[in-house]
Amino acid sequence: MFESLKKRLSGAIGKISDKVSKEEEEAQKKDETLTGKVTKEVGTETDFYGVLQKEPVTKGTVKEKETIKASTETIEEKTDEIESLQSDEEDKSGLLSFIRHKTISEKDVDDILFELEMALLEGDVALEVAEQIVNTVKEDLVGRKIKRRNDVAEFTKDALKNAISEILNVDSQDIDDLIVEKRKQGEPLKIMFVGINGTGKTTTIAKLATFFIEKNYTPVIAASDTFRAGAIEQITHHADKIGVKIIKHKKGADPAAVAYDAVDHAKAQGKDIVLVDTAGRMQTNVNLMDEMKKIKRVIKPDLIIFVGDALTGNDAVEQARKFDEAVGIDGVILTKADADAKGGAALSIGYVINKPIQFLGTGQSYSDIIEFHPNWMVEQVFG
Ligand SMILES: Nc1nc2c(ncn2[C@@H]2O[C@H](COP(=O)(O)OP(=O)(O)O)[C@@H](O)[C@H]2O)c(=O)[nH]1
Ligand SMILES: [Mg+2]
Repeated sequence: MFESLKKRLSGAIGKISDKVSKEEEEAQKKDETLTGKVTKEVGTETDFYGVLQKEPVTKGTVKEKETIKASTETIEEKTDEIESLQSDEEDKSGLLSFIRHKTISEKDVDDILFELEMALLEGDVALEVAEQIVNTVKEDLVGRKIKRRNDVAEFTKDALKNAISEILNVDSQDIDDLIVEKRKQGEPLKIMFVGINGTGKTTTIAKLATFFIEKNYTPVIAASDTFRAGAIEQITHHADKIGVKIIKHKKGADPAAVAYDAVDHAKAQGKDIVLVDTAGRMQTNVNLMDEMKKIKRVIKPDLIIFVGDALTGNDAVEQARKFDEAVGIDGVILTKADADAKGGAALSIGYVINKPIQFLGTGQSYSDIIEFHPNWMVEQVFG
C-alpha cells in the first residue's frame, strides 16, 4: 500500500536535504580562509579546534593568553557546538557538522519545494492538497537553524509528517458512538452508500456487515440497487454467506421503498444498523442523482457514505465532490487500497470535501476492511 507515495516523499526529503546541506558546505568552505586567519592571529602552536578545547594553551605570556581568549570569544558564536559535536557519534560516522548555525531561507527551499509539489501531483494528489502540503512544509522549514548535515533531512521529514497529519485530520464521528446513541432512542443507525458503478459499494456493505456482527451489532441490508442487472442476486449471495437479513423487492422497483421497508424491519426487530446499497451512477446523471435524493428524503439516513475506488485517484475526489453537492455526504470509504501505490486519493479526499475517510477496503474477502486513522496513514508512509 502507498509504496510509490512513500518513495516520492523520501526522495523529496533526500533532495531537499542534499541541496540545503551542499550549499551550506560550500559556503563554509569559503569561510575556511577566515578560520585560517583566526588561527594565525592567535599565534599559538595549537590548531583551530585546539583553541576551542578548554585548555588549549600551556605556554606563552599572559598577554598572549588574553589575546587567545579574546579571539576565542569572537569565534564562539560560530563554534559553540563544536565541543559537543566532537564527541558525537555522528561525527565518527562521517556526517558533517556545520561550524556555524545556518538558518534555512525561503530561497534555499523554493525550487526544491516546487519539485515536491510536482511529485505529489504526479502521485495523483489533488492540486489544493499538494499546495497546502508544500506551504506547510515551507512555513515549518524556513527560519529553522541547522547545526549538522542530517538536521535538514530530519526537519524536512518532520515538516512533511506534520503537513500530512494536518491534511488528514478531518473531524470524524465514531460510528460505535452513533450506534449506541441511536440504540438509546430505540432506533437503528441508517447508513446509505453512494458512488459510481464498480467502486465496491456492494462488497463494502458485506464487509461492514461482517465487521458490525463481530462487534455484536445486528445489521440488516437493503437491496436498493434495483437498477443494475444481477445486483439483487449479488447482494443476496453475500447476505446469505454472512448470515445477514436482506430486504429486497423486484428488479426495477422503487429503491426508496426498499430502503423504507428495511428501516421498518430493523425497527420492528430491534436491529442496530440498516445498510442501504444503491445503484451505481455517474455523478453527472441527473435522473439517478434524483433517485438518491429520494431515498434520502424517504429514510433520512444518519450517515451517507461515499464509496470511492482509490485506484482512480483524482477522479474519486471529483466524484466525492459531486455526490457531496447532490446529497451531502458524511464520510468516505476508499476501496482497493490494497492495490493502490500512489495514495493520492487517500491523501486528498478528506481534505478536499472536508469529510473524514472512515474505512479502507483492502482486498476482496469479507475481513478486508480497516478503520482509517490519520496516524495509521502517516505511519504507513513514514514508518
Ligand atoms: N482488490 C480489491 N477489490 C475490491 C475491493 N472492494 C471491492 N473490490 C472489487 O471491486 C469489484 C466491484 O465491486 P462491487 O461491490 O460490485 O462494486 P459496486 O458496483 O460499487 O457495488 C468487485 O470485483 C470487488 O471484488 C477492495 O477493497 N480491494
Ligand atoms: Mg453494487
